[in-house]
Amino acid sequence: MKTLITTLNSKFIHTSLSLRLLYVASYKEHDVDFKEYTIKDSLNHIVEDILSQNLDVVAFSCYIWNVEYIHEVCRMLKKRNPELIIVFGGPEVTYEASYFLNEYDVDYVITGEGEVAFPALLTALENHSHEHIFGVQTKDCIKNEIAVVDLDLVEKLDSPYTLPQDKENMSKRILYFESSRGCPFQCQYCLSSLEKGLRFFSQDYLDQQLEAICQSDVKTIKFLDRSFNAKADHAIHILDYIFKHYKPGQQYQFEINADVLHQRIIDFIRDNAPKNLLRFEVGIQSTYEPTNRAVKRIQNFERLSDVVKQLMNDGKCDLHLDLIAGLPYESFERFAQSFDDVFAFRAKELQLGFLKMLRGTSLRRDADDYGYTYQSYSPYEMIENKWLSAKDVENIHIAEDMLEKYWNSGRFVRTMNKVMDEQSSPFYFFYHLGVFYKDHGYKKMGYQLDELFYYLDSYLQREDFHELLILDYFSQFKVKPKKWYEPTLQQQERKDVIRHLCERYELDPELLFRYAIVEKLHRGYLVVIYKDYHCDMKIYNDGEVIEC
Ligand code: B12
Ligand code: SF4
Repeated sequence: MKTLITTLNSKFIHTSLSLRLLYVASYKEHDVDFKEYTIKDSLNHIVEDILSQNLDVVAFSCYIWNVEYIHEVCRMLKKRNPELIIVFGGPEVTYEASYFLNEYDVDYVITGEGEVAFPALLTALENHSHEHIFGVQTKDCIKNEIAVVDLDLVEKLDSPYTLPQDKENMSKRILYFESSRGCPFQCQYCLSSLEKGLRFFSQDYLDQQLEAICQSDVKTIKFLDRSFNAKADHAIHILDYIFKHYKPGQQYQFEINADVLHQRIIDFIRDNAPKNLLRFEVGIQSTYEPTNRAVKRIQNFERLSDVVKQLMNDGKCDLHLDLIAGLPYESFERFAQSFDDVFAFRAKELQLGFLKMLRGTSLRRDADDYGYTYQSYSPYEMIENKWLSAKDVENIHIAEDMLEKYWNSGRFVRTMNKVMDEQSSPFYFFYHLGVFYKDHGYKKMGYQLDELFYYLDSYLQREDFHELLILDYFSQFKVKPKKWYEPTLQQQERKDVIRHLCERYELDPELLFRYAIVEKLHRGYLVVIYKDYHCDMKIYNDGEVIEC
């Protein structure tokens, strides 16, 4: 039976490991192929493309970001070809299979891990067998079963990481890699809390897979382990392998639970990690104890702070910290406090997510007790609860938008670090900036970069910040950009200044006249030379040359 395993990724750069695993689990015995679309693709195009392949079976990998699109695609597919057999699998459909079987145009839902159940279903379909397969659900037979696959079996399959189909594009995409499955923690809003047990791939298997990845052109490798540091020896083995074999230019990303990060791992990283190779995502979610207790997230913030500081200390690793707005017991004021506690680390990125009431989670089940209302469609984002009104949520969104634009974008590093030194509450800074944006009707989307600088400048209205903004702005470009501010020198003045600088600092007049932007700042003369797709920025002041 001609079968396609497919999904809609969130963006082109993302890849789906599940498709690749299902493919290597079934392609030797069955006529299967896999193909990825994105949620940005036209649904008509996806439907036409699927139909043009003359398939008997199409299997979708369903996640929170794509399930609404898959709903529509299946409706259109079944209308055009009622004979087409549709199979669903993935975390979104695993815990409420009956909902999807009743509401969607789907024939089979496979709940849990698919490497065994999926090829078994294809065999059954080919043989017209109706024998029950563990984890396979139909409208007439819904069982409370979640398939768990023995990882030894996955290790025996061909590698999902080095498929010939991926050779062409993987250098531009993220390679997702798993070294374990399951999570030892039980956060009540998270699907991983429902998985039983924590299982690890063997070191031999991991070394073999990593060897191929280290030799490949892939630039970004993201480990999918829910808690990479759950077992210190396992984590150190992997890090050691990567440190010894990585290809320059690669970055390896991990999700860690910082408060239980073993000191041995921290020391190992400090002593051995090359710079810029590692990026850690640290879920902090909230610093409010009653909130953490309510969602069963046991977290020692003191130890967590110590670990985050140690990891950031030598600037070797990029840190990405996560917070969730909308958890139980956390009011607007208390959320602002969590934000400020976490912002204080000044990590490169602070991601502020809004609670999603995921199908299957305890929090969704207990939603009424906490007074939650949430979107009835994915991503099921919370609208309000007993502690946070819909207006409060909207206001946190306002702050989040500014955080994304002015901190996480990394475009305002000089300015924002200085600005933040003076804030008693970073959260309220972002919030008030957002309110100012709104009052002035500034663009939230479809803006040019120079407009972002102009907007912040008009909010800050301070000369020292204005000058830092100019530096931040110029450092974003490799060719001369247009200016968003009033130039500090008139044409004739610019010429005089260049002549003076060339004389005093023995600079090349031709270079400056042709390629430089020159401004008079409080700290001296700023000279930014854009040549050969490169930006060189210096301040000249009283015989002193300052690199910036
Ligand atoms: C990568 C990732 C993303 C990427 C997207 C990647 C992409 N392809 O486009 C990004 C970063 C964009 C993302 C975003 C979000 N994510 Co996310 N993400 C993941 C992550 C880390 C990996 C998914 C993965 O590939 N796993 C590896 C595969 C092998 O495992 P698997 O998916 O479980 O697949 C197995 C089975 O489910 C089954 N299976 C899967 N598909 C199929 C298909 C068939 C036909 C069959 C038979 C079986 C089958 O077999 C597979 C092999 O055993 C998971 C957590 C995790 N570690 O799994 C969260 C996870 C999927 N994300 C989650 C969430 C909540 C989000 C966000 C809402 C978070 C937020 N910001 O609030 C957003 C959504 C954004 C949006 N637009 O709405 C939840 C999923 C909830 C859900 N119901 O889908 C997860 C599970 C995290 C969690 N523990 O709660 N995410
Ligand atoms: S939030 Fe992280 S630590 Fe908590 S259960 Fe989910 S994956 Fe595990």
